Amino acid sequence: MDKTLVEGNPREPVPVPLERAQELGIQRVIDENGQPNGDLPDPQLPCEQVTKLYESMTLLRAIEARGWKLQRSGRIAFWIPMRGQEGYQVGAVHAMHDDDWVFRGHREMAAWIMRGASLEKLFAQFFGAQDEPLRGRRLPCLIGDRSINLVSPATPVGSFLPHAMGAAWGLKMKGSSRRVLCFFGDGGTSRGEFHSAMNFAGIHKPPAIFICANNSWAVTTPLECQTAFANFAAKGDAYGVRNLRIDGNDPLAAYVVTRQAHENADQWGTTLIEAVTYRLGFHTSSDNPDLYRRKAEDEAWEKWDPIRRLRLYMEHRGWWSQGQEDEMQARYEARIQAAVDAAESMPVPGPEDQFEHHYAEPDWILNEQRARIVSDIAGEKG
Ligand SMILES: Cc1ncc(C[n+]2csc(CCOP(=O)(O)OP(=O)(O)O)c2C)c(N)n1
Repeated sequence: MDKTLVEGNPREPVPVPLERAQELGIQRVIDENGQPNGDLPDPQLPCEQVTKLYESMTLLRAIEARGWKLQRSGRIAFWIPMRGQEGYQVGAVHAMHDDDWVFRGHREMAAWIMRGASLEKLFAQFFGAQDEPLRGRRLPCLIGDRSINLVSPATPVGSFLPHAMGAAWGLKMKGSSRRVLCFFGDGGTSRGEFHSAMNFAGIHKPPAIFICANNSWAVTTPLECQTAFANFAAKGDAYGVRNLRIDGNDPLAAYVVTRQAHENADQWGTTLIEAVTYRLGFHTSSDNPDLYRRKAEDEAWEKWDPIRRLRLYMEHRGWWSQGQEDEMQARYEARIQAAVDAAESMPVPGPEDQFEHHYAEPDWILNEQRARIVSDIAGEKG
């Protein structure tokens, strides 16, 4: 067999675009050392709100660390990493109102934890438990829950962008002041649905904030194979949609621009925000990035880690200490352990459960299929 197929052909590392933020029109509040000397104003959030952003990011990372271990040890089926991409998501969710709708891509779990949903239910979803909101029917991580206005992501890339735009249009038609936040990846911009959604946005001006997480890769596809243009935000120009680029690893930048878009949505309509970030981990637990990129590329992004940067911002203000860090980490460890214990002991749906909840009254095809599976299983057991 061709050796390169087995060992991969990782490309040479590409320089971190955040190093040239100003030249590339990437706006930020804080630099890599947590100093507020970017071109966006420091929102001057009070200590408890910045602490919420910081704690939310670290909780996401702790969930990720445990989820990864659970997958690697065979206790859950799949994992979708979000490490390195916590910044833009917590900033943007914090800028929204709790009753706004959030449509999420597969790496954005921030709304779940920031809107106070339970960790037990979250881990129950990872284990595919029967009583979690989606009854074990979605891949682990693809969680949503109507009770917190968080829509579960659709797996086909970009497919949910017109849904999000339609939801925003519906809110506008009803005269509601609520807005829609929608996260998606750079890969989504190559889908027709992105262009349909943007075209609709330019014409009808729904109150939506679309955040394209440009994390440099779409599985093995690098940026230069995703677009021939210099950036993703400017695609909004073709449709008359307001757009801008931010440092996606700066939660304060995400907060500032999302808030502005939220407050002015009646006048501006939709805003398209490109959040420049990087996927530090695998694409999913089924991937191996060593086959297409070198470790040096990940390492160059470490100093831009959103958690590290916000912690420095807080330390400069005397808002965070090692003691608080240790206490928080221990608290999260205990919460996550309790959630894992609870979730793992919950029943998982049986094979016949897949026939439930399709129609109010199951049709004869479903009934036949269910009867067949039940009798096959009984036969196997007998
Ligand atoms: C229509 C479609 N084609 C292919 C896939 C397989 N697939 C899953 S995720 C993914 C890449 C998505 O890249 P991007 O939108 O940039 O998000 P990221 O994974 O980088 O966060 C692909 C190609 C899919 N889910 N849907």
